[in-house]
Amino acid sequence: MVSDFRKKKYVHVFTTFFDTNKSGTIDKKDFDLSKEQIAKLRGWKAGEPTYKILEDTLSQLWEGLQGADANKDGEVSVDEWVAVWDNYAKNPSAAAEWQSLYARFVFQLEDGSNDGSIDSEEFSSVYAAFGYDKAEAVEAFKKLAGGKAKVTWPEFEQLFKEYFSTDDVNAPGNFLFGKTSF
Ligand SMILES: [Ca+2]
Ligand SMILES: [Ca+2]
Repeated sequence: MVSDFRKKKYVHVFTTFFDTNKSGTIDKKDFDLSKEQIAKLRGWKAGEPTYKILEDTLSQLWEGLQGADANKDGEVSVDEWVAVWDNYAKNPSAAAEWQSLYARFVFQLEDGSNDGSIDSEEFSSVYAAFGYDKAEAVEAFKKLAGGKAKVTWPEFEQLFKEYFSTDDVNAPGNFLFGKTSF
C-alpha cells in the first residue's frame, strides 16, 4: 500500500514533468510537447544530432511507459503511474529499463555543461523551462545537495532511488524534483 507521502511525490513528477499538456493523463502528445520544451531550452533544432538523440530517448521512454498502461487505453493515468512507482519502491535495484533510463535522462538534461555534475543554476533552469518555480528549485537544490555546490551522477542515482522509494520525510532525495515540501 502506497503511503500518502510517496503518492504525493509520484504525483508531483506526473503533473510537473510527464503530463506536460496538463490533460490529467500521460500520452504521446505530452512527450511531443516535452521534446519541444527541451529542444527550446537547449537551442536544438530538428535534424541536428542532439535533437535526434533527444527524440530517440523520449520515444524509448514512451515505449517503456507502455508497461505502466495497465488497462491498455493508450494513456497512463495517475493511478497507473502511482502503481508502477509503488512497485519500484519495493525493490529499486530491480527497476524497469525505462525507469533507469529516465534517471539518466534527467541527470544529463540537468547537466547542461556536461561536466558530470549538476549545480544549482543548471538544476533550477531546467525546472523553470518546464514552467516550474525557479526559486523553489534553488531551495530544493540546497536541501538535495546538503550544502555542497554540485551533485554527481553516483549521488544523483542514489537520490533518485530515494525519491521514489523512501517514506523518510528528512531524506535528501525528496528534493530531487525541485519541490521543497510535500
Ligand atoms: Ca497529458
Ligand atoms: Ca491507462
